[in-house]
Amino acid sequence: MDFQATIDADGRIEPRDAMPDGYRKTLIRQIAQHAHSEIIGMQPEGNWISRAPSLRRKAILMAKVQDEAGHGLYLYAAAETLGVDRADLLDMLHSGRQKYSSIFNYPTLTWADIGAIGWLVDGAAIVNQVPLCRCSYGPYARAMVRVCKEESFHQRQGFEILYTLCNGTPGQKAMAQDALNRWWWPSLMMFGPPDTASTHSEQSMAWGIKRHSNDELRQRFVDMTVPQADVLGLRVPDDGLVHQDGRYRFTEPDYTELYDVVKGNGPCNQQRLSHRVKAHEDGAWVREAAAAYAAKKEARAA
Ligand code: BYC
Repeated sequence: MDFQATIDADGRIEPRDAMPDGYRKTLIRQIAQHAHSEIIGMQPEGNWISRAPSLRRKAILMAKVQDEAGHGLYLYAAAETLGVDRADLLDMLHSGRQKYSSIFNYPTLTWADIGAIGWLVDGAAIVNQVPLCRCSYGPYARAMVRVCKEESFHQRQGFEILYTLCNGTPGQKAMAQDALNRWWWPSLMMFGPPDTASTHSEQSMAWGIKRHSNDELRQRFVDMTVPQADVLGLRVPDDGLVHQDGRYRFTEPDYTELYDVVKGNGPCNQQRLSHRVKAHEDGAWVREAAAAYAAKKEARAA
């Protein structure tokens, strides 16, 4: 079946199938940005591994951060099936030519922020990524199945951190509220610009890469999250929030802030990128050793 017939039949495109150049480029752009987000996303949470309030919390957080590294690896592998090299993708991240999610340019100031990231950021990621399990490109869709299972676990652990704080001392509950106040708006921005300003949505939806528009997913996230805030006894920091006809009307985030953060002007952009570049440079000896080992093994087999 040719490309368009497969898309029309809601089938899967696989790496060896013919595909338009634009389809390949869009997938590389989105999957690379997604992979970079997972890897950069390790930093705000990694900051708290040494300060987690108990051994149990530390072990859980370490496992979560390792999961994010794993997600990055599945995604780089999925991107490689489109004919790009992982080293080139990393180079584009390090030189600012490829993006990563705006959300990871905000600081984690308190332990409650770790709860808020799990609850809100992983929660937003699930809403965004569950439909990607039905993406028309096979390797990306299959990677998403496992990623989403792990993200659900992450979301529950974040919620549980906040639940514990909200049922603790007044100071702990205030810390949870402060985290929600700071992470709410950036979480809404994770879904991208509004539909009227989204440059890629229409084509990506026609190709079956994205299944829903940015605004549809943002609405879904709000509808899912507000009742969970009620369970926690926290207030979503939006005076315009109204429940109407089974949905929540909400105030849109300030998209000028999103554009500004994406341009590199968020509170932590420079720190995140320089930390990533340093980690890459410090790891050069591992890559060299792995390449030398592989070359030796190949020479022996020949
Ligand atoms: N941040 O036409 P649009 C995670 C860019 S990680 C930065 O709507 P599209 C996790 C967009 O790339 C979560 N850039 O684009 C990890 C485009 O720029 P270019 C990451 C953004 O692609 C650790 C331009 O703005 N998830 O789960 O149709 C711990 C125009 O936008 C953002 C993914 O990456 C943003 N927020 O839709 C916890 C999921 N929004 O490329 C959790 C996969 C937009 O033209 N990605 N831009 O220069 C997607 O679903 C889509 O790429 C987006 C944007 C919804 C993000």
